[in-house]
Amino acid sequence: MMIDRKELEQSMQRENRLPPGQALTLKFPVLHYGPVPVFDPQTWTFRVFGEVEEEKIWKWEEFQRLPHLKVLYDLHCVTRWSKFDTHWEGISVKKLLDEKIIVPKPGAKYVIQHAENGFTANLPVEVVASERFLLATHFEGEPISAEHGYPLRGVVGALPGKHSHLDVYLWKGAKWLRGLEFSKVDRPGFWEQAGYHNKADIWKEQRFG
Ligand SMILES: Nc1nc2c(c(=O)[nH]1)N[C@H]1C(S)=C(S)[C@@H](COP(=O)(O)O)O[C@H]1N2
Ligand SMILES: [Mo]
Repeated sequence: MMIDRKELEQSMQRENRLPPGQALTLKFPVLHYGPVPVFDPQTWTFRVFGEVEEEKIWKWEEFQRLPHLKVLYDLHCVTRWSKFDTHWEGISVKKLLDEKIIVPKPGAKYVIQHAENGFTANLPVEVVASERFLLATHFEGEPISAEHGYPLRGVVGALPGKHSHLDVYLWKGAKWLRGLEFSKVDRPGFWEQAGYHNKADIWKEQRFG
């Protein structure tokens, strides 16, 4: 069976799910700077630090035992492709906050994702604490592939049919994620320092700063 890309794109547009300047893709392009890091489950840790009541460091085994969640996201890349109805599974920061496994200090307004090789991405705490952000281990029922962020990536997606000013472009999810820093002050990440928009609202087309 042939899937008609254009037809699907028009239906997404009618449903108000296609942000301005975007085109639907059926593929899943790979985009990042630098090499794909190698995962070593023996030495891998995930650290939550900064403006939190108690710093956390989980080993891979411990991390995987945190409460899991499945979500459905529309992905919107600043390079103008959108991928709809993608299934992700992983650990929800919202749940970790609800269950007080992570307790931010009152002054925490931003979250910096720290990934392998010094890569960072910054978001307001409202986005990270919402249903549109996931610490993802699985994509479409399988562990995330190496080039898409194995074993863990931050993923920011739009919730189908629910427009929000918190919806941001995909670059704000760090692949090969190793930690979250809660911060009083905002600190532009790798792509934000390279000229991408700090807010990155997909509905306002905030592509470049
Ligand atoms: N660690 C890391 N994460 C990253 C990047 C990167 O360079 N390094 N690039 C970002 C950018 S620019 C995009 S568009 C998305 C692409 O995700 P994908 O390769 O899964 O499509 O990853 C984001 N996460
Ligand atoms: Mo990107």
